[in-house]
Amino acid sequence: MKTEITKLLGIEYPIIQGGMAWVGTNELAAAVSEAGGLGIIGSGGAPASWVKEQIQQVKQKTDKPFGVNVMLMNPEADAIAQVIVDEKVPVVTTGAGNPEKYMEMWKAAGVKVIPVVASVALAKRMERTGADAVIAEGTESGGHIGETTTMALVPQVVDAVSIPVIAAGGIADGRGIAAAFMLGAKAVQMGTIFVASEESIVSDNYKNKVVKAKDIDTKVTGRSTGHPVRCIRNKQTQEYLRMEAEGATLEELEHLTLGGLRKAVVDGDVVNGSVMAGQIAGLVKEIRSCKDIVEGLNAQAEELLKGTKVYE
Ligand code: TUI
Repeated sequence: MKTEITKLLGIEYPIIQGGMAWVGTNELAAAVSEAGGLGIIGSGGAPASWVKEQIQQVKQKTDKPFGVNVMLMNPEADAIAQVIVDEKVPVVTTGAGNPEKYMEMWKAAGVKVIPVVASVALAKRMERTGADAVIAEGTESGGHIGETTTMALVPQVVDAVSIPVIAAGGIADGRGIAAAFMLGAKAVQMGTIFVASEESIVSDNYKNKVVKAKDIDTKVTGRSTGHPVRCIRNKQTQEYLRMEAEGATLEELEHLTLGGLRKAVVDGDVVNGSVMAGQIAGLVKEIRSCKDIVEGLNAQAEELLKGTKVYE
């Protein structure tokens, strides 16, 4: 399925891996890019030196295009923005903020800039500042989320901007990709299904939580603090939601989740850690290679969309 996005990014399939903190390492990013999608290094809260190393490792593993995600709340975001320029990274995606201040330097360096947005207002603003595309991410997603669903957000963003729109949130099979295309998206970004891939370095405990999750097994913590985060429910989310309901302070709540994602991804502590995943975790039933995921989902979507005019 060739679309404006496959052409813009020089990739084979309209499938982008979410830029997940701790999960989007060089191993996963290189595997997704090698499979013909766009692999993304998730810089999360990592230092710029780590990001630089990961970029160099991806370059050793694949000649295909890849990207880096900048989590804009990272105190090292400025330095990471510069590493992206220095290393001539082909694509950058951003999350959890407004990347306007980096736009000029990235555009001047020829980096394709694709901000994640959770609203029409930010999508329009990103188009005005020179974004090449936007990722419209619905509240079904894992991790830090906005409020609007993918089904409602994507067509509204598509109507509001003339740059291509990538849909994210609640997609993990060919039906979801086909649906996103019908809403006007030109590609999809998926996270949860790649967490549970063979090449993902997350702990087996984490992968098992995703594979075993049912439809109603994710919870959103932090709605009251202004930092809503979706995770698979466990002792930590239960405790958090209880404390949040009882009016705990921001400090108390932050203490509970500090370093939680690392705990779950690296240490395999899926009881006290943050097992970030999207609502579609219930659909992910097995651990597959990135090649199998990218090719399989693309073929399924293509079959469903035959006879439509949503791709060339
Ligand atoms: O960024 C994400 N997802 C993330 S980041 C992350 S790291 C983290 N870890 C623990 C606690 C909090 C974060 C885990 N998951 N997705 C992209 C995304 N961006 N979703 C929503 C947004 C967003 C929300 C508001 C982007 C911009 C925005 O407003 C910016 C503005 O200034 O208007």
